[in-house]
This record gives sequence, C-alpha cells and structure tokens, in this order.
Amino acid sequence: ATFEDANGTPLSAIAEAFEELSKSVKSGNSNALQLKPFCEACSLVSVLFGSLGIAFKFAEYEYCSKVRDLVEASEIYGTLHNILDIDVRNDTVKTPGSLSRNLRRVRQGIDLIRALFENFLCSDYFSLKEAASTAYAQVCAPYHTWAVRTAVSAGMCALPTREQLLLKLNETDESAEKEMRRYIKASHPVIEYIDKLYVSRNICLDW
Ligand code: 1PZ
Repeated sequence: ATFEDANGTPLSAIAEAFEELSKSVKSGNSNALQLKPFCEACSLVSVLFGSLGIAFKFAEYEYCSKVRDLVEASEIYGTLHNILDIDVRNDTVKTPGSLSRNLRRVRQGIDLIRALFENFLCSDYFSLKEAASTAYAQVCAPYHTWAVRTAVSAGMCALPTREQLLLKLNETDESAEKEMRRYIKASHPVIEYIDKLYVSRNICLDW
C-alpha cells in the first residue's frame, strides 16, 4: 500500500491522512473516529524520526510501540471511544500500558508535531533546535519524568539544521510551509476530539 499523494513527500502524506481524520471528526457523529485510520495516520508521523538522527531512537521506539498496541486493538475495539469505555469500566485508564494511556501518549506526540510545525513557521525561532525545544517544553515536558526530559534536551543538540531537515524531507521552504499548515489545521480538531473522549468521562488531562 502507498500513502503518498500527488506531491509524494512524507509531509504531504501526513497532512493528507490528518485531513481525512479531521473530516470524520467533523462529520458530527461522536463515535466517528475509527482506530484503524487513526493509527495509520499516526504511523506516518514516524517517518519524521528518521530525519532526527540517532538521539531520538528511544522516542521512536516509545511512540511506535504505543501506536502498534493500538493497531493490534483496532480489530477488537473498532473505535477510539470503545477503548475509553473499556478502560473506564476496568478502572485502567491511567494504568501503564493500557490502551487509554497509550492513546493519551500518542495524542501528545501528534500535538508535539503540531507545536513544532507552528514554531518552525514562526520567525521567532531561528533554529530547529529552538523550535523543537520550545514545542517539547509546551506539550510534553510537563508529563515526562526528569530522566526523560534530560535525555530529550541532550538529544536536541544533535538535531539537524532547518535546511538539512527540509532536504531529508524532500521539501523546499515553500512546500514545507504549505504541508505544515495543512497538518496544523487538520490535527487541531482531531486532538480536540481525543481530549473530549477523556473529559466527557470526567477524566482530567493533567497526566
Ligand atoms: C523534527 C522534529 C523534532 C522534534 C523533536 C522532539 C522529540 C521529543 C521526544 C520525546 C521523547 C519522549 C520519550 C519517552 C516518553 C515516555 O516517558 C512516555 C512514557 O509513557 P508511559 O509508558 O509512562 O505511559 N512515552 C510517550 O510519551 C510516548 C510518545 C513520546 C514520543 C512523542 C514524539 C512524537 C514525534 C516527534 C517528532 C518526530
């Protein structure tokens, strides 16, 4: 199977996949989001890790193993909302390794990319390292242990430059801006939808 669209770059495939998700979320049916297309879109994000260098191997492993657990669950549970219902019933929403916890972590990953892309496009940040460090501090650091935060900040020093990243992703400044804006716009309703799954079941989002 190929996930490439007309432009054929990894970023355009990610943008395309999230636009599809955002369409089903906006369709209004509150049970609308199926695990399978959600996981497929989230798997596409992992190509970005390949552009980050060896320092983020552990992040790749962490993220991909959580997406894989959700893929395996997709046959049985079908929708995101079923996953929450099962874990609420078993009181395992926040239990390490539970599907609802993995979903929360994957959601933080796609939000991290959203924040990174926003910073990348904002002229206040000169380097990829600055853009990524700020995005991480905003979205993920509050929920990570000291050990993880330390490893991440060490890894940031080994990030490629903006230009190297664009080259690896086969994008120009203009094409990357276009695809990143598509992703920012499309991921927003998806992230909001996932948050609502928790909040509507009286689960706060401070973890
Ligand atoms: C060009 C892009 C540059 C962006 C660089 C940002 C890299 C951030 C790396 C974050 C590493 C986090 C690693 C480990 C986190 C774990 O503490 C938690 C544990 O969850 P638990 O098992 O306790 O429930 N794991 C996660 O949160 C899984 C997802 C983390 C990775 C998200 C990265 C998303 C994609 C980054 C860009 C490619």
